[in-house]
Amino acid sequence: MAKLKISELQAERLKYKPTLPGIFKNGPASIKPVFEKPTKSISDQETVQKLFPNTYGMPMVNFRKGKNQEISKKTVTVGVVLSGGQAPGGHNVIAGLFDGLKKTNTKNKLIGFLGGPSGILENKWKEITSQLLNEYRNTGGFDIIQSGRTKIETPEQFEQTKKNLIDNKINALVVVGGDDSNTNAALLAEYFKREKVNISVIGVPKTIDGDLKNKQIETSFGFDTATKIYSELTGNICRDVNSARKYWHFIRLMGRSASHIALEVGLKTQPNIVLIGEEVLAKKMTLSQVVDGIVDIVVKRAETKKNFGVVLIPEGLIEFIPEMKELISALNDTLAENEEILKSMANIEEKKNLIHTKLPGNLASLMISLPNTISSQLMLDRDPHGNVQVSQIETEKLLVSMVKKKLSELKKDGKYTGKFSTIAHFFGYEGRCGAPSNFDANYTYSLGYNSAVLAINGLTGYLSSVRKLTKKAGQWECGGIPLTMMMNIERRKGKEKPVIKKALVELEGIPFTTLLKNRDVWAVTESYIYPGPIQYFGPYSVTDMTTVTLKYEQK
Ligand code: FBP
Repeated sequence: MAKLKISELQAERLKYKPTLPGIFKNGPASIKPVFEKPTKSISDQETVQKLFPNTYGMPMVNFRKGKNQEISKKTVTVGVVLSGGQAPGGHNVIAGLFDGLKKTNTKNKLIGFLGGPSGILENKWKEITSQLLNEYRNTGGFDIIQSGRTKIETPEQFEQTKKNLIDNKINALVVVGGDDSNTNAALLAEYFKREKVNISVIGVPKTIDGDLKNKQIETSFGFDTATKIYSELTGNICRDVNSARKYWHFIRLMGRSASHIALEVGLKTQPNIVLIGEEVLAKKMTLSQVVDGIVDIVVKRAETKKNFGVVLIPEGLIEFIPEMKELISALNDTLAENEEILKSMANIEEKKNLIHTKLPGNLASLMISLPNTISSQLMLDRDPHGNVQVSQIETEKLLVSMVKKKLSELKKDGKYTGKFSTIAHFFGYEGRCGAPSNFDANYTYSLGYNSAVLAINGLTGYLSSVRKLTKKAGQWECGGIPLTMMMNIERRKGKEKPVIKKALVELEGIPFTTLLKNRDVWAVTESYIYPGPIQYFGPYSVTDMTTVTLKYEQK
C-alpha cells in the first residue's frame, strides 16, 4: 500500500517525545497505588450511593514509588474507546496507554473499538500496534479508531457489552470521554462489579469544552489546544477589525454547557465584548437585556466614530438565559413525550404547531416570538445523552438580528447615528482536531500511561488524574479519582439520572473576575491581543505555556 503523504510539520511532530511525569520513569512495576480516605459524591449522596452500591465511596488513589513486580507477571488485554466530540490529543492517550501496557509486559495487548461505544456493541475493533501508532503520535483527530456518541444504556446493551468484552478476553476498558461518556463508564464499572465480572473500567477526561474538571482533574484534555486555535483566529479577526474599522464581528465559540472557551479566548485576545453564560444566568438576564448590553456598547463606540468591534458568544449562551433555559427544558420533555407522533410528521411547521399546543402558554409565546430558523433549530434531535445540540443553533445570527432591530429603533429616535455592518462566525469544528500543543501532547500521553497503570493494578470506576499541571510535565502528580465522587442527580430526557456534574465558570474565580475588572476598558478601546498560532518549536515560554484559565485557577 502506498504510504500516506504527510505534511513537513506532521513529520517533525511524529518525532516529538512527550515528557512523562517523573513517577513513571522506571515503568509501572515500580509504582504502588496509595489509597486515601473514602469519598462521597458531590451531592445527592444517598441517591447516588443507592444507585452505585458496589463502587460508591471508593478512596482516591495516588501513585508513589514502590515495588510492584507482580503486575509484570500477568498478561492483560485492554480495550480503548474514544467517545463523544473530538479533542486534540486523543491519539496520544492511546499511545501513552499502549506504551504503559508494553512497558509492564511486552505480551500485553491493546485493542481499539471502532466508531465510539457502538464499536463495543457491534464488536468492531482493531488491534493497536506500534507500527500503526507510529503514524499517529502527536497528531490531532480521533481517526485512528474514530469516535461516536452512542450511549450504552439499555439492559440489553449492558449485556451485549459484557458478552463482547468477555469474548475478546478483555481485562480492562478505557473510556476516553467527557462528562456523559464518563458517567457511562461509571455505570459500566458498577454493572461489572454487580455481575461479578472481572473487567476494570477506567475513564480519561476529554473535552475541548473544559467543563470536566475539579480539584483533581485540573483540566480536560483538548481545551488547551482548541482554545489556542480559537484565540489565534479571534486575534486575527481583532487585527482585521482594527485595520479595516468597518465591521462588527459576532463570533460564537464552542462550549455547549459552560463558557470556559469564550472566557479563555476573551482573556487571551481582549475583544470589546465577551458574553459569559454563567453570568447571564446568575443575573437572570432576559434575551432582550443581553441584547441591550451589546447595543449600549455599539452606541458608545459609534459616538467616537468607532463603528467596529468584536463580540464573543459562548455556544451555550441560549441555555443560560433563564426564559430560554425554561423553554429548552420544557421542549426536551415535550419532544421526548411526543417522540412517536413527531416522527410521523414530515413537516417542521406541523411539528412546531403540535409542540406549541403542548407547551405552557408563556413558553409557547416565547417560541413563536423567535426567528423561524432559531425555533426550528431548537427542535432538532437531542444527542443520545438528551442534550440539545447547541452547535447547530445560530445564536450569533439571532443576536445580530436583534441588535440591528434595536439600533434601527434608536436611529429613528435620533439616539444613534452610527453604521452597523456585521459578520457572523462560528468557531468550533476548526479547533477540535488540531495537532495537540506540547501541553496537550504531554498531558494526553501521561493520562493514557496513567490509565494503563490504573487498569493493570485492577482498579475500576476511576478517572485518570494527572495534577499540578502548571509545573513542568516531569513534576506532574498522578493517580485516580472515583467516578462516583463527581456525580449528582440531574434531569435528562424527562427523567432524574445520576450524571457527572459539569464544571461551570465560577463567577468568583480569578479568570472571570479578571474579565470583569477589564471589560469596561476593552469595550471602548482597542486593547486587542494577537496570540498568533500554536508554536511547537522554540522557547519553552512560548511552546509550553498553559491556558490563562489554568494559570489563574492554580494561583
Ligand atoms: P464533548 O463534550 O463530547 O467533548 O463535545 C463537545 C463539543 O465539541 C461541543 O463543544 C459541541 O457543542 C459538541 O461537541 C458538538 O457535537 P457534535 O460533534 O456531535 O456536532
